[in-house]
Amino acid sequence: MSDHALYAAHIRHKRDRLDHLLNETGFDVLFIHSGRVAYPRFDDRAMPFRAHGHFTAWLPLPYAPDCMLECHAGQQPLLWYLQPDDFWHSPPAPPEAWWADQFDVRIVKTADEWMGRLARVEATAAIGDEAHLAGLGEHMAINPPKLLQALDDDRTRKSDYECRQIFLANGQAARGHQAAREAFLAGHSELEIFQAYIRGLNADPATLPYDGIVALNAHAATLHYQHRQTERPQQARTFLLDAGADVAGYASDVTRTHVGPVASEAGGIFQGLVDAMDHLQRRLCVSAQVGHSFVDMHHQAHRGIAEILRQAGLASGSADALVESGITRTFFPHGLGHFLGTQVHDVAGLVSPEGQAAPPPATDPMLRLTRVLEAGHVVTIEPGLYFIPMLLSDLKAAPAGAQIDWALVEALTPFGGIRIEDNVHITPSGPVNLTREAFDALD
Ligand SMILES: [Mn+2]
Repeated sequence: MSDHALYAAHIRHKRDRLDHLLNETGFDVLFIHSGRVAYPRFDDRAMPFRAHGHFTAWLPLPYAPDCMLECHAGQQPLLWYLQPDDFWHSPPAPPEAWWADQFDVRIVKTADEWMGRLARVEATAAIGDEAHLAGLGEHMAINPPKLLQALDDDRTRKSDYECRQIFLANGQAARGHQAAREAFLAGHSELEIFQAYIRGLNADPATLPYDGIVALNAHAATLHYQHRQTERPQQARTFLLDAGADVAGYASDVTRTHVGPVASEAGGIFQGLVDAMDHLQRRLCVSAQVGHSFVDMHHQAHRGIAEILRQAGLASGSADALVESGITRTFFPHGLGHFLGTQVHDVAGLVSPEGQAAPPPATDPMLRLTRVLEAGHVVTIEPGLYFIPMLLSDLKAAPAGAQIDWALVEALTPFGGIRIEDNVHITPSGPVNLTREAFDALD
């Protein structure tokens, strides 16, 4: 199917769902704002703009501020498309037929031109930042919880069009990862590796769906390591890259860990851990089937990590005991994954389809997804194994610390950690690993 047809089918489905939800919630009209450019206090330098996920789920316009989508049940949606007269900034590009054909597009010069539409007498709902939409009439419901929850839930099941964008974003990320790996093996700095990633993407870094994590050596033990050192490391032992790409407002979220070319005994052991984690990660991806609980998969990851710790001689005791005593949580302190879409951590991961809160287990507060997998879900699967000094010193002081080979921990700590992350589309006939497919498709 052509991209044009895929997108048309996506919008047809969204319109059907919205008509149904408007009817159920008693609203006649829904407005969805793209968002507004924000400024920090005391400064006139704008913050990077990215449209609200609810808007991007309808329109491939992640960088178009102050646009408004106006949806009436049973009618073609109206798009108020802001193209201001501005000689400071370049306005958004003119509408392109492949998406604009689905809307009644009205070009406006200022947001005031659609503002008045919000103050209508009918039952009106709007999605956006309260500060941007407030004061426009008491009859208007801003972000009504029931409608918002239902729309969020719909967003968890991706259309073919959406899966296609996420797959293309994986293709871009794979090219970036390949270029970054070459820069790492050539001994480059974190900043130089990041620059190689951007060259591989061939995209402006401002379009990244999240700040890429470029971590050499022990930096890989900081889960969201946010710096990029300009100095080349004396010894490049390990390289963790967590970096994605954006296509039409849809994100990919990909992590790979590589071991450097310098041979050492500890390096060999660490490479063994990377291989074991890769094996575990592939197994977890295969188990991402319709009907499986993501909480169970997270527990399965902990059991797998317990086995890896045992086999490497890092910890002694049964795998179950290593999980129950909390030892695996010292080495794997984050969640197995999350929903992915127009937001990297996409919506509704901690809410049941019926709208009930579904918080993570008390033992795993960082888990961002607790749902049972359904066809159409796109999730990340990202187990990790790290040597985090802060957590290790807690373990050392606890009774369970007696089960750890601390000399081996010390030898491996300079390698930082491991994370391997793919994006997986859940289908009735099994999981489709969008990331591995994208890497396989590279030349
Ligand atoms: Mn992720």
